[in-house]
Amino acid sequence: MSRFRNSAVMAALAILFLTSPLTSWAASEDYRFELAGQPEKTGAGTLVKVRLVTVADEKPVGGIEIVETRLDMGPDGMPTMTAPVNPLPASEPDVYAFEAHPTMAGNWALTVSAKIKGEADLVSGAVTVTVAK
Ligand SMILES: [Cu+2]
Repeated sequence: MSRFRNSAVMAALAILFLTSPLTSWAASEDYRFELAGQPEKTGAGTLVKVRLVTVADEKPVGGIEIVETRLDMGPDGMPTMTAPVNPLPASEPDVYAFEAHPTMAGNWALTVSAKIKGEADLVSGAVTVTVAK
C-alpha cells in the first residue's frame, strides 16, 4: 500500500473514531441541555450555567448527577482544542454551573454527560459557549 493510501485509511479511521459516540445516546434524544443565561467572565474563569429540559414539554430536570464534562472548540472547527472545565456546587434549583477556562476567543462546545433518575443510560448533550475577545 502506498504511503498516500495508508494515510488516507488512517484519516478515515480517525474520523470514524471521532464521530462515534462515547456513551449510549438512546436517552439523550429525550433531553436537551441549554444555556441558563449568558456565560459571564469571573476572576477565576468563565461561569457557564446550564439547564437540562425534556424535549417533549421543556420541563426542567433536577437532581442530575454530572458524570463527565468536556470543553472543546468543535463549533469553530477545532475539535481537538480542549480546555479545562469543572462543575461547581449547585446554587440555584435546576441549574448546573460550571467554571470554564477557555484559552482563546470563539465558540466552544461544553459537552455534559449526566445520570438522571429513571434513565438507565447516561444523557449527553452540548451547549455552545461564545467567548468574546
Ligand atoms: Cu481554538
